[in-house]
Amino acid sequence: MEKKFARTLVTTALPYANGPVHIGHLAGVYIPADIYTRYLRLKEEDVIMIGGSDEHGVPITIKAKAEGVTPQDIVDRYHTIIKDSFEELGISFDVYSRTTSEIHKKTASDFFSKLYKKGEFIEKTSMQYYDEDANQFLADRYIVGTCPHCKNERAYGDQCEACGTSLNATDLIDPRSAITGNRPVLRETKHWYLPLDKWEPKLREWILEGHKEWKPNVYGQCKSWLDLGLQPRAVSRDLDWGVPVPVEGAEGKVLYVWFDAPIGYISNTKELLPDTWEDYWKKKDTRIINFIGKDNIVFHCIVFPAMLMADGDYQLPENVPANEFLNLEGDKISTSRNWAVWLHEYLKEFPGKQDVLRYVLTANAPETKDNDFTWRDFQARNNNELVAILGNFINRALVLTHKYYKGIVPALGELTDYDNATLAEFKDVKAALENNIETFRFREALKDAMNLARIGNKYLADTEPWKLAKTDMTRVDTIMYIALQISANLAIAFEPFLPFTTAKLRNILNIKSCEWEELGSINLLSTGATINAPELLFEKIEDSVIEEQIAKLNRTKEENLIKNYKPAPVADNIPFDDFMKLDVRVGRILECTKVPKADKLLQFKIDDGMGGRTIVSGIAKYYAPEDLIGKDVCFVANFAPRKLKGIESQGMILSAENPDGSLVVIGPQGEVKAGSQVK
Ligand code: B3M
Ligand code: ZN
Repeated sequence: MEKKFARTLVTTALPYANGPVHIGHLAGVYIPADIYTRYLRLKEEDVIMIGGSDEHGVPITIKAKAEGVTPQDIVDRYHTIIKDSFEELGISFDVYSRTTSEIHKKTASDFFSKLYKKGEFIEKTSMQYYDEDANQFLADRYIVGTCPHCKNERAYGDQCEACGTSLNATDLIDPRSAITGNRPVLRETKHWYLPLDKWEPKLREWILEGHKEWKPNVYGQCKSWLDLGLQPRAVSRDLDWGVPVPVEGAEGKVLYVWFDAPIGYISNTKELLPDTWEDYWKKKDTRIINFIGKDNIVFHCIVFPAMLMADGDYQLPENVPANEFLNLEGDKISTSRNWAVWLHEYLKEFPGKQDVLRYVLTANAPETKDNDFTWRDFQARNNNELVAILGNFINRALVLTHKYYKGIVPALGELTDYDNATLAEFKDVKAALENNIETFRFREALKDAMNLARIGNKYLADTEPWKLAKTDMTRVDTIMYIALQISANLAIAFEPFLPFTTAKLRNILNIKSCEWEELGSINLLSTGATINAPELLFEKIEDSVIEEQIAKLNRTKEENLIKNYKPAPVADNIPFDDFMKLDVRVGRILECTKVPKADKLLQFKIDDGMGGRTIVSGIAKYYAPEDLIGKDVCFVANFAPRKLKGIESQGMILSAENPDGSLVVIGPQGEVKAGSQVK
């Protein structure tokens, strides 16, 4: 980094307090921000990390309505869950507050007022949907109707989730109010708009010329927004939940959530540092870094900076290292579909394993493209990397030190060429780590730290002190001295990533301080110092634990299928004569066997009252042959015979299909003779 900064302000996107946080949030925003901040703290830089819950906006009011509670109840509930779970994961916020705090409401309100007085807004009236029974304007999310593109009947006023198209409420066919179900009417309403077009030249210069070093995904998105041309954006809404618009005659209107939420970064800094907060926002030698997910880029790189420019007193962010998305087992993470690994549940189900999650989500962070979290990968990274490399090396070093020296650090003797080569390799790690962390490449940085453990492992494996112990204890002294210094270095290198593990390790090694600048030193532990009894830093995760998590996700999948089940549309009408062409009969299953080399097929011998027939049917996944023998089923008797796996099938057994695609065989409800016609 060429520029020098006196202080750093790290902000993390404020999660909506309408649900708990999940691994996607963690991998995208909070873990990278925490690594970065912990690293700067280790370097003894002046840094603060700001977080908080985003407690306004329409989704929160919708959730409150659905549950019959107040929006405040909703945000109180989730703010607590989110705050506690972040803390337990070791996300080291200096402040984690909320946008319903008094200080925030005042800060946001004052921010608006200043811009209002400066004449930075445009007032415009427009036509918006109004629910005459509920006596209120309807936010886009409160209007449902038919998507003009894909005809999905449950599209929202801002987006159709079936085809992904973004919509205007007036595009919807047959719009209905989500509150009363009535057809809303269009009414005139006044709002305040921030003229983004006015700031376009400055934004262009600042980003496109001034910040070519930003991550390509961030820079590219900004460029395409700017190239499309910016329009004025409404910063107020007709809603009764939020910060009231501080203008006379604006009753019933609040600041748009995306106007007030980023101001939350400022309010939370004020809450933390009532006297010096301005240093972090207004001084030129401050570095502001906004950690966000990719869906928030436009707000942090275009809208919020335009607000700050309109104010005139604030610094703009130095970087906005947005990440891509993390998927879960191949599917997009979704709060509404409950397709997520929730942090508060993980913490309960994997007690003491905070660092395992931190490790896996960093190793697999969606820094340059969307990535996938799978429970198998979680297990493999724990067992093959944390246990087998990092844990194994440290454990060996500690156990051998206790075995040969009763826990006392031995003396460093003469270095061999091999020792020197190892030490040279190990000295490179610091610069590599720094370069990667400072350019927001945390996956690579984690690999650098892991590489140090690999160097240690290889060193012990190659030098084999356990063999030399019988013949050359002086040589063993040197080897163990070096192995212990590498262990102590690991306690520094991993501190930003695995703070629980490094705290434990420092405890075992009896190291009090932990300073980044000491990384690379081979004098972290002095000869004669005592180390405590070894303790395992990581443990293997068994298959059964992983299988349980996968089963949990499968249950969610099934629940979703049932919840979202919609019967297929009824086929076109047919005349009676067509129906009469179908000859459906009742038959009794006499024999049933699996068809060899066909995992879907069962072969039946059916008593059809006419001498019997063979039918092959694709239901082997849903029935064991013995379950069906003796049952009466309905089958199409005049289905043209066809060969399946070389067997002639003389009819088709009828089944009903469940939402998950499973089949249930259909049969008569009472006694009927084999061969009876179904009419
Ligand atoms: N709450 C959106 C989100 O959680 C929004 C971020 C606000 S950051 C100022 O993705
Ligand atoms: Zn659609």
